[in-house]
Amino acid sequence: MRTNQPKTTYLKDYRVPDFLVDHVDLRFELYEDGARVHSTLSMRRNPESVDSRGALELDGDSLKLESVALDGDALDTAQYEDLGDLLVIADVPDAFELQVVTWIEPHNNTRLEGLYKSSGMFCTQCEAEGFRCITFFPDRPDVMARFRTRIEADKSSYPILLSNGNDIERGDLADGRHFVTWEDPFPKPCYLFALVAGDLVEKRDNFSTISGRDIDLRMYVEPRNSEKCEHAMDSLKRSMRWDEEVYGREYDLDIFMIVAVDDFNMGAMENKGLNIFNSSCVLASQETATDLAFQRIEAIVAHEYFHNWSGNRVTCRDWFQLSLKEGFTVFRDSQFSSDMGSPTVKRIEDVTLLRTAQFAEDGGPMAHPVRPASYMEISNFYTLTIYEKGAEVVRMIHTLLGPELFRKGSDLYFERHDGQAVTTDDFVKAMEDASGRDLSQFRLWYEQAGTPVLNISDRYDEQAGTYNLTVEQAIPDTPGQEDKRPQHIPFALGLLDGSGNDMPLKMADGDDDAPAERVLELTETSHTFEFNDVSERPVPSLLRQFSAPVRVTYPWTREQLQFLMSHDSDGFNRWDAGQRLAVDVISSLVGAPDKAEIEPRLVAAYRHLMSDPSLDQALVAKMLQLPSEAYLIELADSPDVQAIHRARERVLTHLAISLREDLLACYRRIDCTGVYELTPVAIAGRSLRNTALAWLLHIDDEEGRDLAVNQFREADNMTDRMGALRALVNSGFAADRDQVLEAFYQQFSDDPQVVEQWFSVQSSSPATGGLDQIRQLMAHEAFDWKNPNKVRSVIGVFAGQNLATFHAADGSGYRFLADQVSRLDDSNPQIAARLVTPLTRWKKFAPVHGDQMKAALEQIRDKQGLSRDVYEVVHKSLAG
Ligand code: B3K
Ligand code: ZN
Repeated sequence: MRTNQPKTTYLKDYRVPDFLVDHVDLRFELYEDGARVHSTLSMRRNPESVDSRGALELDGDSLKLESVALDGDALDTAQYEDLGDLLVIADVPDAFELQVVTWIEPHNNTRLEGLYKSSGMFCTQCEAEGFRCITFFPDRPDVMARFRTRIEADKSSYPILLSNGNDIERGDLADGRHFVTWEDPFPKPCYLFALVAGDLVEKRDNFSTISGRDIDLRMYVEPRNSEKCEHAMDSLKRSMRWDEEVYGREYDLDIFMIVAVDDFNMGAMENKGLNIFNSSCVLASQETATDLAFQRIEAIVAHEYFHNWSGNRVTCRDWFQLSLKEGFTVFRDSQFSSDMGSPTVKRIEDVTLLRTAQFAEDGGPMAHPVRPASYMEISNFYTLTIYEKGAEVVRMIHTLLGPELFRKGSDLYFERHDGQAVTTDDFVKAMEDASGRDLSQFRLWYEQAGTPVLNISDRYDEQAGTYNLTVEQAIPDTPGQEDKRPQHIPFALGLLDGSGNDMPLKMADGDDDAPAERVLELTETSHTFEFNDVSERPVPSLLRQFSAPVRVTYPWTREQLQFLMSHDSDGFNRWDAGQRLAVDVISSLVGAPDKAEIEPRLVAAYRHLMSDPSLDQALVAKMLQLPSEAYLIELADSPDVQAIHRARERVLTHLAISLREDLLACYRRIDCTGVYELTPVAIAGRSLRNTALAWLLHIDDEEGRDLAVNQFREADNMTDRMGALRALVNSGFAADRDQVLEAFYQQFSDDPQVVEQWFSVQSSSPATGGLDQIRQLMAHEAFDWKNPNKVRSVIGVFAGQNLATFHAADGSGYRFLADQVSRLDDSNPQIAARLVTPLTRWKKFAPVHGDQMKAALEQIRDKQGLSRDVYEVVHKSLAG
């Protein structure tokens, strides 16, 4: 039985394992009504363990134990104890072979952890603690073993049988069954184990490594998806080459496999040699996937591939070290995406996610350090803090060391720890040893939660020609952590003169060759930096490239922001200045009378962006996206969501009316008739056109409607089709909206990934995502409670993106979410716990929201038999 008693695990209690596993021999008998798992573990006592005589304890979860044998002798029930979540054998020698047979029911496994069935195929998900749902095992990442896996199944239903490593033997068995045996030569923790059995088509390609080894690349998908593999395969090859060139990392096995499955709790999984992907994160065609999806797929394929070194060859000692592999690998995949496309756009996208969602997490009741000190359910810690802030922390090391020393550090890390399970501290130590830099204060980034705030002020002395910049850092309290120490923060800076050029940043006498940009290092609570020979009052360009994951406050005037928007040599800060201006304008209208004037500078700035084709179009496309409601809410104190929504809508309406002609001209100027390409320029063109359409339809412009309907009909790609559909859905043209929604569904009803987009476009829109409509979507033939993508695309998108409806004043949105969480908790606790997120920050909101959000959390809390996953999120939220 799975226990719901929440127990807290602490980092400080870490002990080395008492037993090690040298080899694992698995035999799976797969049947329609279950699976029998024969496991043979070659084990020995760990010489480093403090307990040299202790009992053997193996983790288990939802297993039916059939037999146990020690060194070939069957044990009777008096010789072991089956506690459900533990198998205890009191008396074992120093080295032995343990044989355990368990029976499991993959077809009834709705949690999608361990071995389960998805669209008729068997597949696995073992990270973090899913392997214990397959067989009894010391399920912790610092136990690394060599695996051999034999899979037996019906040959006609399951012609493809896959596991990690190389296939070493195959053959037929009686009763139409067959088997394949796989052997993985690399010791690995059990969370990287994988198995797939199904009727899948195989797509093959190959890659020649830098040292000339030929790698077989294979993708396995359902036959209906066989035309959607090319992009992932190409992305894989690009990733393999890039990791060789940028990190000197070569692939190690002879085969690399990717499998697509429809039912998956997250995006993908880096199992050794056998990556398993959520179909929506790997399958793509021009007809069915948007530009965003293409880019996401490239990034996720790269991410999982990069884990082969950062995660698999060098793995985590315990789950508190999760960011060791996740933060580093996100950093690596974002460097890769940046190299493949537009670096500025990639940085903008990363920072948008960080500032909108990670900062919110860091300021809420679930805030935790990049290396947490405790958890109840580790699945709840696959968070934006571990992933995105963790990546920012690595990025700061890269900034502090520079690319060469960083590479020396990563080489040393991989060399020193190959085949080991290590800690974030080992990572930092390798960086220190390779560079000679002292990162002791920097380590606080791993220990202290909360987003540092930099309060910045400046003083210009015309007479002396000096400019003083004072930076004060403060780190807010977070649950369980108060009075934090100042952190080591790289702070990139430029100063603009009146013509918008970078001034030389002269900081000491005789500094003749002064650079135009500097990375200052903040280590104290307050620092004042002095710049000399400054001929005029500069406009500061602060935190260029977003050099640290912090909030910056500085009293910019709107004039300065507009100036930075068009002159800053740092593309990221141009975008950021535009965001700050828009935020300032929208925020000043929150709660203001309807007649309040809207800042003319904003219109002027946007007109300039739209009408000057010589500007970097990829950057312009980003600059024209207004800050999201979620971001505006995050920035506000005691936000009133309806008021923010109205203010933002007002600004959008005003912009669209004022810029109507410019929007039409911009739409027509961009030629999208050529061959579909995924270059930054082509992507920017489609994005700009679709923004123009969205704005025109926001004001129900007739000409815009004609353009949208026409674009919808003529589109040869999903980005344009979806752009038109979204614009129409959000417009007041109800008849057109219903028509295109219907036509879209008819055309793509047999493609689950497209149906998910169709759900999302409706559930994210106030026009089609009212509660009754959401309930209708949930009653739709294509909705499936057992499929996480469907749940996310309707319920998750509703609560995360359709904010005005979700935060309805009567609390109906909150109660609705509480009902869905409670329902889902019985079948899939991981997904249920994720869905709670929008309620967790109840304390931040104005009482009109907060009280009812809290009541919804209490409603969930009071449900009988709550899972550990949801228990932890709800209880911490109510306490925090
Ligand atoms: N490592 C997996 C995530 C596993 C989540 C388990 N609850 C995917 C990734 O980050 O690459
Ligand atoms: Zn990862």
